[in-house]
Amino acid sequence: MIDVAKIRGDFPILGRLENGRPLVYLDSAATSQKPVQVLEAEARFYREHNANVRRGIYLLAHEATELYEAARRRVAEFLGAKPEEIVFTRGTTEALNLAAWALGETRLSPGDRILVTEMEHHANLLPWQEVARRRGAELLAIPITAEGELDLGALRRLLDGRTKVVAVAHVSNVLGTINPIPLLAEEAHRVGAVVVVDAAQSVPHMPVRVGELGADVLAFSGHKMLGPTGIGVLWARAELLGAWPPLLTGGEMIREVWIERATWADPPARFEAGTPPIAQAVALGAAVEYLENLGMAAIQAHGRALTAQALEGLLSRPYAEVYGPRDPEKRGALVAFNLKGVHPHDVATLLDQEGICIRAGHHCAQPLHRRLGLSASCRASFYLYNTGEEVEAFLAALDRAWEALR
Ligand code: C6P
Repeated sequence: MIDVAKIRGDFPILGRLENGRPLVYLDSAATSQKPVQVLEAEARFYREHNANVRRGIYLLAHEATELYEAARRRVAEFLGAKPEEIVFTRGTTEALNLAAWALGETRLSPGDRILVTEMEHHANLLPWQEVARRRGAELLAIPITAEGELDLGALRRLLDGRTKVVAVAHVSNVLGTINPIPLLAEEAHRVGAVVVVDAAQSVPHMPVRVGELGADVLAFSGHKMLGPTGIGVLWARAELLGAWPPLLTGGEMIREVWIERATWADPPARFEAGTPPIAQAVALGAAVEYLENLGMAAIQAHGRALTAQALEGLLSRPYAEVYGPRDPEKRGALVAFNLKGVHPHDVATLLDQEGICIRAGHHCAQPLHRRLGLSASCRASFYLYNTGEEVEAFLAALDRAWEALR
């Protein structure tokens, strides 16, 4: 069990009043709020240790480099990975673009197949569209069932010797579905495909150990897990990273440079051209420390309890339509829904007037919404600072919105 009252004291923004009411922030799947420990770690870096990394020979530069690399080691430990397999990127989107590009260069030929799913965020779809176009590969989506889960029978039919990549979300940012990555990886590896996991909605909310997951590549963002914006992680198995060419070239990613050519540094430096997001990496390290102190299993249990409460409340309201699995055990900490016949923007606007922040739109998952026969949906998402009272306030506000908009 986590002590939510104590945790809330660490998040200055939660003290904000909206029209005299306390802020109820139910949009952590878009970006999480930040505790003072993270804000201070970033400020302390700039106040006391700021220098560029990997280039200065003075003490201050060594300190900055050591803090940056310590953050990498902390992230690696958090995932059960090796530090040299952790590449800092700007976020999930950049990590997936890098992975898609590099796999395109090293693994994909005309006629090869890339599998994604119908529930992908655009960040794990468009990079594959581009690489498929560039390499003459075929891009297909594993369909979902009526329950909002992956159709594993269809996956088995689509997986064949031509399949070189299977790219899938660990947790859907709309349906909330937790996809069975170990099972999927086993099937994909049987045909020699590389498994790329978009972990933007899982790493912040549940224990994720790369060894147990069985994936080959994993991407996530710092800003959804209490860290700053502008920092994310690409993890890939050392054998893959070692074979990949860099996407960005420039300073600090080289071994030797001549006018007409260059050789690359080993990973991870090979993929971190230019000045990296140093203070952001250090603050991400502080975010990981904060999460580890609470325990990822306890954080997941809290998110699940709030999700169960929200699901039960929504399912008991005849005016609401809920998307994704009914069983909270099969879900991450979010619920997407609609009030029948009401535009999601109207719902979100009325809730905003009560200080309640939810997201409304297509959540960067247009093919999924099309598959569900929708143009948009509302989404409430929860994190370690949310309370059962907030979920109740949200459900009561929905009743008022329905009365006003029906
Ligand atoms: N989803 C949401 O409100 P970036 O923007 O690079 O940090 O993360 C992209 C991304 C990739 N995959 C999944 C599953 C995601 O949920 C996101 C971000 C936010 O759902 C913003 S659209």
